[in-house]
Amino acid sequence: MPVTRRVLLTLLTAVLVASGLGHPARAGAAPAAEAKAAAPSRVSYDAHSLTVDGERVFVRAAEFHYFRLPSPALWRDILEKYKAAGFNTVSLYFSWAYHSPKRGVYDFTGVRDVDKLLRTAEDLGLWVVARPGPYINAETSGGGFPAWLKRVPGRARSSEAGYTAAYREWLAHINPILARHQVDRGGSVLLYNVENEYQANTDAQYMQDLQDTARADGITVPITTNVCCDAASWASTWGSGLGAVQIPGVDDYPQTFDCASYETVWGDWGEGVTERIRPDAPGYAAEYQAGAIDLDNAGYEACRKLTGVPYMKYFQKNNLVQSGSTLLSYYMGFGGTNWGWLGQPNDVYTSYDYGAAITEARQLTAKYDEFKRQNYFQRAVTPLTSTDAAPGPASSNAALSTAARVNTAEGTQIVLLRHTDRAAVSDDRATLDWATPDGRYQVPVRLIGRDAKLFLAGYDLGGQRLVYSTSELLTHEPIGGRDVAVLYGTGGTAGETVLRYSSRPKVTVLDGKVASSFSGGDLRLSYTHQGLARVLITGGGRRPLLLMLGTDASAATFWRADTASGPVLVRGTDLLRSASSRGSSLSLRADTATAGPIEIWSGTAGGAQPSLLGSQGRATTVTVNGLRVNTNATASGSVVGRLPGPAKVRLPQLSGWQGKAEAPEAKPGFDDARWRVADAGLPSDDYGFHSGAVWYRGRFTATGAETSIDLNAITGRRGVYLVWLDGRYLGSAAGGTQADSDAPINPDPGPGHFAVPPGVLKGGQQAVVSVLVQNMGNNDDWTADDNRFRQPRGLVRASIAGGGDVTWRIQGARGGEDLPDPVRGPLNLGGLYGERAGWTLPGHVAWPRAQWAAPAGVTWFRTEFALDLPRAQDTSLALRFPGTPPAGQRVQLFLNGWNLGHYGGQIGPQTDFVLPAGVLKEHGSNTLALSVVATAPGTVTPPVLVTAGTQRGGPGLVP
Ligand code: IPT
Repeated sequence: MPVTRRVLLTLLTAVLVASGLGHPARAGAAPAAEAKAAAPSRVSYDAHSLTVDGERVFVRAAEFHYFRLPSPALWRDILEKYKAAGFNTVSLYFSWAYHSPKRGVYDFTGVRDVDKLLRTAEDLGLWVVARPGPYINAETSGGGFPAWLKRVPGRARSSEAGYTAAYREWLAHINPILARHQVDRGGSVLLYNVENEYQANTDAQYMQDLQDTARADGITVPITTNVCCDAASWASTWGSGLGAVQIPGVDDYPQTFDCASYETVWGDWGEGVTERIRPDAPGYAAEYQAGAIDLDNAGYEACRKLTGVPYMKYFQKNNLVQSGSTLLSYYMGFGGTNWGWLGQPNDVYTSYDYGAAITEARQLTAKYDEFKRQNYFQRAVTPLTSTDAAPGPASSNAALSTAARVNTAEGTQIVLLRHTDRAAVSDDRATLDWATPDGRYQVPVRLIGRDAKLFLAGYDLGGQRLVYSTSELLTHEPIGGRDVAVLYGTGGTAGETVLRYSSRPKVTVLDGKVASSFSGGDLRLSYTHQGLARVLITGGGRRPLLLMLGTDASAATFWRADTASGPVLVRGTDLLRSASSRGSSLSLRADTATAGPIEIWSGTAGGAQPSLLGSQGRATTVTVNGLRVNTNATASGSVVGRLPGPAKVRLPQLSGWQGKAEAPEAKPGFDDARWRVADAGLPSDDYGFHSGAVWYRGRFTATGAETSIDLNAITGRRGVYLVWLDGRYLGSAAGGTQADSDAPINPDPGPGHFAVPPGVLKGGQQAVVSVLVQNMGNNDDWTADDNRFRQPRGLVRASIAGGGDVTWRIQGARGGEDLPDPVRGPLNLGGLYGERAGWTLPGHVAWPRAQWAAPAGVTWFRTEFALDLPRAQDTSLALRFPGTPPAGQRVQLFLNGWNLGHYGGQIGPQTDFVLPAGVLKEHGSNTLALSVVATAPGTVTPPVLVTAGTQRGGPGLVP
């Protein structure tokens, strides 16, 4: 069995299990010689956290791949959604391959305009972890290495000269862009990540060179790297010397990538506690699992379950407390699309949805809600930026246990409650013997199933003193002279919150059932988490507090945003993109999936009972998406109004399809005079044909004694090749898969034996064998062994039994590395006849009406459709192929010339292909082209347009 990355990922499970699932603690790792910054940075750090201008910060990041969303206008949508979920940072891989079709040629325009991406992050106030590789992995073809690098001598991911010169070209382009966007120059780039999981190689000089290059190019922020799975290799070898980075990060994927087994997997790759590699740097979870690649074709909904809310609650909270990490980056927040030939062939298909919190169609899921709950908490509780591990309160029930962290200066405690047996699914109760900073308490707690809770004690909650609570904190905001706080817990369970006052405060229960008692300075509120209870507390020597006590679900209805006149809280919308205030008017940008109420707390839009509620209360104007909303004040100090929902989306039926069969290359008389003669070996890489289909035509003089044609092609997983002899279809074979990591080239990746039918070849006659090889992309170089990534593509062997010499000609994507279409770029097109002839592009054709028959070979279908989607509304469309993907067909779909997917039973389970706005003309005419490569005659089922989600609002509306 070849040692593929898939196999390695499986082996990893065994290694982690054998090592007790943990990362061995490394005693006495000496502080390393740092890569010294050329100039002082505004970003610094100590063992607890990063600091920006001396202020401690907690980094809450999610990964985003701009190259998986070929629509710069939608980058803002995703980043706004990250921000609204409470992330303050976006982690960005930059893909060398995406920008460089040919050595020396780089493009940073259009969908490659990373300057615009960084400006968008800046606009939104998001920090950036910049990860330019040069190697990125990320299930991209070649792991982000441009295909032309395969022919550059010098081991990749090493300090060898050939590779060094090549990657310096890339860094010379990307580094200056990143440098000018650094926090140090008023921009957003906070950290710079060199390489990616460089655990398999031992070239410390290479790691040092990358850092020296970055410094020479003006990178002044701290440098990090992401260390794979078992941190030992990197840390023990280089943790304190040449090549060591300032802030090492660790990648953790506790749930594996076995999405099909989502019901049984629970931390099969470990506890997911981010190991600290350097004692002088803060803990950094560089890639913390937030989804999965769909290794077993289970579909991404299974991956979303594998990494669903229970996983997030248990593993993420556990990691927060056990590791004390203050840099948490989740992979992925939104996965996107392997459009064109972007994807690495062995582990992924077109969709890179990843089972993430935000779907490929840009829709929010329950995982998004959980991120919001956790992020809002981490944002509000600033003592989290500097904590030490501490013993948690003793539990009366061995089934439940605690762990804790204590803020080094303020004494605030963050207590984790979880099942002692991480796999337990029972409903357990305990009493905690809790020595809080404000006294010792016997505190009842309860935990149902796979869950974990973070409780606070000794916490200054705005102007209040929280002694402890067995509800979790969502957030608290100073609004209109009061504190507005939201706590939540599992629906139906009891909660208890104790606040400290100098005298008995006045408690008004505005909504729900909450009991209160006061003794010894403690106001004790007791309740059952249900709906959303509201309690107003005034007097007692403190400013007023509006306390809302909810459930997971009601907590998730809240959104927060900052305005010039302070924070606002909003509930009822399906997203809050931004808020701004001017004078007494408040304007919101928000999305609604249905019509319904909106409730707002803000310093500008205050309620009507100033005597009761505080100082605000001026009648104000509220606009949402630019439209005035009539509001009424509530007793909670909020205003309520109603928002309209989205208009109905009417999609056109796709009709008027036209069809045309091609593959003239299979015919003996086809003129291939302008094709390259394959005189330097058969693989297509050597001729600059790197993506998609490649044609070969071999001419020979027949002996008449030919018995078979024996071929061997390497395509990457999911590939195929088809063979014709003098225009007669001989059949197809599966293309080979991945290189064996031990052998340079798997000797037998995709053999095909094609019998020559009797009587076809006559001695002395000219004959042509035509081969269509469907390459699927290049292997990655995850193991840094060079060979996998350099594995050739295309035909690697061809012989004719009983025949003579063959002269081969080759043709792939038009222009090869000299792109005829730099806008759509190097990964868009392959070398089918129709692709070379521009059949993918918008415009009319005069083809016969489609019959939906696909003979063996290549057939195209085209149609146009006009859209006029509702304005001021965000509608996400997909193209759906009804039924199950057919085994013998592989369909490429082109929307307005952009290759948005590969459909077919041998490719993956995917039936819905997202059509991103921007590529999709929402108000205009669109051209859809399908190419069908069929290995056997069949019927094609035409696709239909479907709505994947629609909300009033959207990213386009700026107030
Ligand atoms: C980790 C890579 O760093 C990242 O690029 C991506 O490939 C991710 O895996 C899987 O989606 S590697 C880790 C699984 C060992």
